[in-house]
Amino acid sequence: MLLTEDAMLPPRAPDPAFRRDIIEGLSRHPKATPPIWFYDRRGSELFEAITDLPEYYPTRTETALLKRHGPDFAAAVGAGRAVVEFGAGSSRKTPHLLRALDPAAYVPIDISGDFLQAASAQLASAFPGLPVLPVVGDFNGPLALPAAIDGLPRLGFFPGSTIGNMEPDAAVDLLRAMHRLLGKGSMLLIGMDRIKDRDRLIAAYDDAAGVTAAFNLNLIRRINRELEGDLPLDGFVHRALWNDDKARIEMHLEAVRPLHFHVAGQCFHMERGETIHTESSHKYGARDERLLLRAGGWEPLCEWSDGDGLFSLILAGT
Ligand code: AVI
Repeated sequence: MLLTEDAMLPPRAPDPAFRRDIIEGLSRHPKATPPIWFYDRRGSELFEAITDLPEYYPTRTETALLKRHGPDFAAAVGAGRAVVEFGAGSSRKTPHLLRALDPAAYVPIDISGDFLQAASAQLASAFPGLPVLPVVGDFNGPLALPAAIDGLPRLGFFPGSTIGNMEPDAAVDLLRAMHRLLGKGSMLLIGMDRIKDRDRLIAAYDDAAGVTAAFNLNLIRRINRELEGDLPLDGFVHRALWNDDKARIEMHLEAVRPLHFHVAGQCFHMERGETIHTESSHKYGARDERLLLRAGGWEPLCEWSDGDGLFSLILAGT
């Protein structure tokens, strides 16, 4: 995988939401920033590299489930639905689902217009005759679906266990918003990562090659580049820990010495050992998954998991 060097990136106007979230997050005790800001160009490339790591089982396991259970999805979902994918990104898993389902249209939603256009063009040429109708937008906010799918039954597709990056209350709000957007009679196919052996979980978020560490530390580079920050890159180390009480992996950036730095003209201080909590990745037990879906207004219908119970794909209805 080709990784973009900072020097190759054109200067960008600071995103006011990025500035607000980072200043707010660094002013908090303990410090915490939302994980959406990992995904600048280099961050997205590093995430793609993470999905190929030997330790990072979720992508491989979910893709295998999508390949293996095509006929089961077809039987449970039926043909002729509009497939609406939330956070489509590079859409690498989508062809397996589209091949199985024979949908009437495909609507990928993603916040990154560049990524979305490229992935949509690729899918449209792989599935001639399938209307591909990309929507650029944040699925956490208000969205409208293309008029071309009015009247079609819908299947929401939310793979990758991205739901796990949300606090449970925000996850419930998002599931409800998906329900409202997709409408009555819709279905949702969602990927969720299971609770498992602690060492396996930690290895998946602290890999031997250091790609996840680079992904986490890239947030500091981004802050420095886009928000006139002067955070010392060598002042932080990547930490991944399992929070058993909250059933989640947490990623932190830990200060290795007392630090003073500036972001967008504001001064910050960190003690040695103090951290910035940059991401939570919640894991769910079989019952928790269903509870979460029901709280979000969806009724679980079928579930597919691998032999080791690492990851689940759940189909839910309204
Ligand atoms: C995008 N999301 C589901 C990933 C996860 O596993 O929580 C993000 C990630 N963070 C570190 N590695 C992968």
